[in-house]
Amino acid sequence: MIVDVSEGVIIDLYEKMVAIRQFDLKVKEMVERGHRILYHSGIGQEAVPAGVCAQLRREDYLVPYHRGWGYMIAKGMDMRRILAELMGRVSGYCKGKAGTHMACLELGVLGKTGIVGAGLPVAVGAALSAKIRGSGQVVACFFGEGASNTGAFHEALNMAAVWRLPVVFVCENNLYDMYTPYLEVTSVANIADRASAYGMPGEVIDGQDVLAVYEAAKRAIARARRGDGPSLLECKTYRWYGHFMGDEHHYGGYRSVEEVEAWRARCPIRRLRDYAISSGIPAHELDRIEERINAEVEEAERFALESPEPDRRVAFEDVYA
Ligand SMILES: Cc1ncc(C[n+]2csc(CCOP(=O)(O)OP(=O)(O)O)c2C)c(N)n1
Repeated sequence: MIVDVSEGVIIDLYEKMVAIRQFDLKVKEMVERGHRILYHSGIGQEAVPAGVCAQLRREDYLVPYHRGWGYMIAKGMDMRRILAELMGRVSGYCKGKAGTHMACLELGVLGKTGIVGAGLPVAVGAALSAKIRGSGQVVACFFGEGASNTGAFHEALNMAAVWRLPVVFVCENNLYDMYTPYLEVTSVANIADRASAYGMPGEVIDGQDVLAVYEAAKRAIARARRGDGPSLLECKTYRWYGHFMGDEHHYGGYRSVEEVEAWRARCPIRRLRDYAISSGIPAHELDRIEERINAEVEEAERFALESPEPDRRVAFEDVYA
């Protein structure tokens, strides 16, 4: 997609996608070395969180789902503290007590849930709160296409539309609900078509094209910020690895090697890199970004490993009386 974006935006998006990829690869490597981290890889899907979050303000809310940590990194969370939290260390965002479900309220990141679809009503609640307070905040709510078959999805979109709430529903359609091809269990080929049932705009986007995601998010977030209500963005994308780490089914069984390879060839980072170089950004500048991020990811690992585990008494802190 050819769009009118500045060099600064291209570099920022590149940096975010590389950070999301390198962080995910680091967690993968650590899990393979025997560290116990709950891991649902987001590799291959980086353009969606990077493109959407680049349009959010610091005070905006974000509701993540189980796949990857891209939205957390793209919203500005520190990779060192994300990794420390994943490893249950005191220096993590929730003092090591939340693990993958971590939240970061200072940046509006409301925490992951393990229940598919359960984040959508949370996003509606946050958007209702923003509207009542007149705070001008917008909510970006991420979820997979499988979540769009839960009752919570339909209830959430309905209430968001009825109350004209400032929320953007971002569906990362990676074509499989765990091991089930989504078309076998979904009444429509495009999840975005469901938007019309709730009187809101729905848009299908090439989720491998970060600039397309960036532009669509710009429109949807501006609409929400103006008070015109919610939108549904469906980004077609693909996860390169299994549903979760240690899941050996990613080749054979439910996905063909050819299919996985075809999607890997559509790498969103490679695509932006080619675009950046063709628009005059020197390759060595992009290489330097990658080197810097690699160093930051190594530092995150060192930081997490050197952080102590919490004392067992803290289990009784930060809970209701
Ligand atoms: C209510 C509920 N049902 C089933 C599960 C088990 N489960 C975890 S992830 C997942 C697949 C969800 O697919 P999708 O929403 O498309 O996300 P993806 O994993 O493809 O990124 C399922 C069925 C769950 N966690 N919660």
